Amino acid sequence: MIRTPICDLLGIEYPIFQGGMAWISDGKLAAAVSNGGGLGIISAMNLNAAYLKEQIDLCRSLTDKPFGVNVMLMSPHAGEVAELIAREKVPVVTTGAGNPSRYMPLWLEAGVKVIPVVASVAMARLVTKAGAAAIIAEGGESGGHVGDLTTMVLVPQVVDATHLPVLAAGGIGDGRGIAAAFMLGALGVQVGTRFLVAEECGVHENYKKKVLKANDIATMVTGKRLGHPVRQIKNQFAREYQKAEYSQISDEELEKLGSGALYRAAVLGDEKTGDFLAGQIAGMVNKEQPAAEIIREMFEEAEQVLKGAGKWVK
Ligand code: TUI
Repeated sequence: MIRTPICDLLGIEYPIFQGGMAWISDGKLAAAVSNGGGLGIISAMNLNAAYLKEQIDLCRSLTDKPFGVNVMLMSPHAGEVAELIAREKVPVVTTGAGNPSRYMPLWLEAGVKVIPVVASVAMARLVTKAGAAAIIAEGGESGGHVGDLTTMVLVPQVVDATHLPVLAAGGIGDGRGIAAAFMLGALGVQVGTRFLVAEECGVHENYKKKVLKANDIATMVTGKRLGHPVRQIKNQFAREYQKAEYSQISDEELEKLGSGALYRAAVLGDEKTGDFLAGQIAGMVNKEQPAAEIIREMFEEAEQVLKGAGKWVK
């Protein structure tokens, strides 16, 4: 059995979070992960508090286990969503794509545990001071909005910069990844791409197929010109967007080109004009399974790998 302080901190069985994936991580998927012993996370994405309230209610109707909400800090609705999280006393909030400091007093006051996703040591230091309960260090292997550093170099540097427990994210898709994260000093992991193909995940079938078919070099990063690089599976949309980035078109036009593309992938399953965000680990994700089975399988494998870790030490 693998148990770490993350389990005791949050009252969960396995130290694994399911990433808050916009248009994908809803109340049903979060409940399935929480029922499987991990921490399921609902994405508040770019929608308003009314949408989030619906998903929180759905999640609570399906599980009595702890769960979390992910706030995308660039969302125009981040303020109202932050207030709802405090009112609902959601057990855990994770934040992405920015600095969560302005909302932290509100959440801490309400007893919400705040676990920011960071892509740099500077942000890890800042959120440690601001009262975070733990930190997710996410490397650029992940899907969606990515930083520059890889998981391999980011995690140990964040571990050295904070006294808080650290979870590793980005490029973790099986038990070997969990074991490696522990070797870097992490006490837990966050996984997105593998849960995207969970049976309980309601994303469009075409999205799941794309992840299941992806190989090691199937993803690419676009969006650097506008300052928010995003990793996705290569397709017509991604290539055309990349071409546009290097063309003369204005930033406004470029912004327009990207808008709605994730919705077209996740909800409509449009293989040409949709933006299929996924991590580099997609090449290793080869079967659809119940969320609970994914968690069990990953930790059984991690246990075997960790038990054998001393084999070469004489
Ligand atoms: O946030 C994510 N993944 C995401 S957000 C998203 S939606 C989106 N759509 C279009 C453009 C951009 C985003 C899809 N996937 N992961 C967590 C994460 N946070 N990765 C990197 C960061 C991060 C980046 C900068 C965290 C803090 C940060 O600080 C910036 C600052 O203020 O210094």
